[in-house]
Amino acid sequence: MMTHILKSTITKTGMTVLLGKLREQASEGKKKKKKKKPKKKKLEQGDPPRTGLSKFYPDGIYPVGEIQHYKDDNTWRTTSEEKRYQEKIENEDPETTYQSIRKAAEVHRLVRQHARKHIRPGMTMTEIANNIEDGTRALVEESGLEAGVGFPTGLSRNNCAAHYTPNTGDTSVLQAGDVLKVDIGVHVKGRIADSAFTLTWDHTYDNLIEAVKAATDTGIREAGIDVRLGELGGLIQETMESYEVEIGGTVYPVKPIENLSGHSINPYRIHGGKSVLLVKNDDQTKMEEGDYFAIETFGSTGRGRIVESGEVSHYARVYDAPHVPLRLTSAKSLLKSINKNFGTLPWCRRYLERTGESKYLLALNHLVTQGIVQDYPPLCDQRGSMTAQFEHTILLRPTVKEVVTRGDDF
Ligand code: 57R
Ligand code: CO
Repeated sequence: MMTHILKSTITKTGMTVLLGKLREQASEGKKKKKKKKPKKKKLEQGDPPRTGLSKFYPDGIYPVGEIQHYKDDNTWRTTSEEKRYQEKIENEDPETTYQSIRKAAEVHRLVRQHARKHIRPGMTMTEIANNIEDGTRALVEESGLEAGVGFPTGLSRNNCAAHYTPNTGDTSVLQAGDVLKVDIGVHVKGRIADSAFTLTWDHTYDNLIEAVKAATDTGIREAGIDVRLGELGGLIQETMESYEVEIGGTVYPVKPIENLSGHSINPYRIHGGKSVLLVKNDDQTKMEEGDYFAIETFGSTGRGRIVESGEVSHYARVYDAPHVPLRLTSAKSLLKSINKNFGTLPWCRRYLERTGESKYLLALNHLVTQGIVQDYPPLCDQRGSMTAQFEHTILLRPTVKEVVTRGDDF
């Protein structure tokens, strides 16, 4: 439209000048355009994930977990000004900030997501453990007792339910028929994210898996301020026992394992003293505001009871160990190394060897017999039975319940 008007009025030279100007402006624009700074490549987590999370959260504000509102006579908390104000204050105090918990939880989500995708029958238990721990150490940006692996990577299989991780020299290989419990711990400033799941590669035990997943979800849903631990155990038991598994034509009831439990968690202390048993019991202890709990349930096709069996891999310094004079100098220096590298966080023999310790067993067993270090043997139900586990960590905030380790996987 514009051009014909122009043509009629402007002479030939006029036209060339105009075109010159237009081209100039265009090149100006182009020249201007050229300066645009290069597009900052969006930071991606590699595969396997190995980039420290602070790179993705430069402001130190980490994702909030799943929020569940309190029920019954605690619903007022959600809207209470006073409680929300209290929470704001708490969040200003670096010690109690939720950010340490949420960073540990986000690391946990990424590490387990990779584990769920890559763990395959035929892999050795040792390489499975190393892949998980290398991921945790890189993503949490491990630094001494400030941040790191929260406890030994649990890789208990089949009738064994907890406290197995490979020791050096363990060449055992994951089998297609195995029921594998993967229990991963990540800590930031001693705030431990403790969450676990069960993997299988054949569908024989799908109902066992469903039963335990549902029982853990009941425990999480029913947990809350002023809830009595014994009652919560009863609700978990009810859900678990409403399932059965058919194996080779025989139907087995799913049993909650009566001598295992969920547990409260304190800074640098994996078992904070409160146990959430998986069966009804008369423990009148109440859950309290600010409590931080690992809600975990274990189901079994066996007796529904574990016994300690097999070689020990898991250890932890006894929290309030009596101060006993140590005659064995090797035990004295080993204790120094334990305090320096782990404090009261749980560890395993592989982690001790990573710090440079060798030929330490005599000294270690001396520390165990002196009651300074607790050994945690594998916990197993009867041979031939199968056990499953699911676990999440929850925080009983003044206003709401936060399932900090919840993910889109479970
Ligand atoms: O979560 C030395 C660890 N925990 C790692 C984790 O329940 C834990 O025994 C402890 O490394 C030490 C249990 N309950 C009785 C008190 C009734 C077990 C079940 C699972 C587990 C591994 C656990 C348990 N106790 N503490 C945390
Ligand atoms: Co736990």
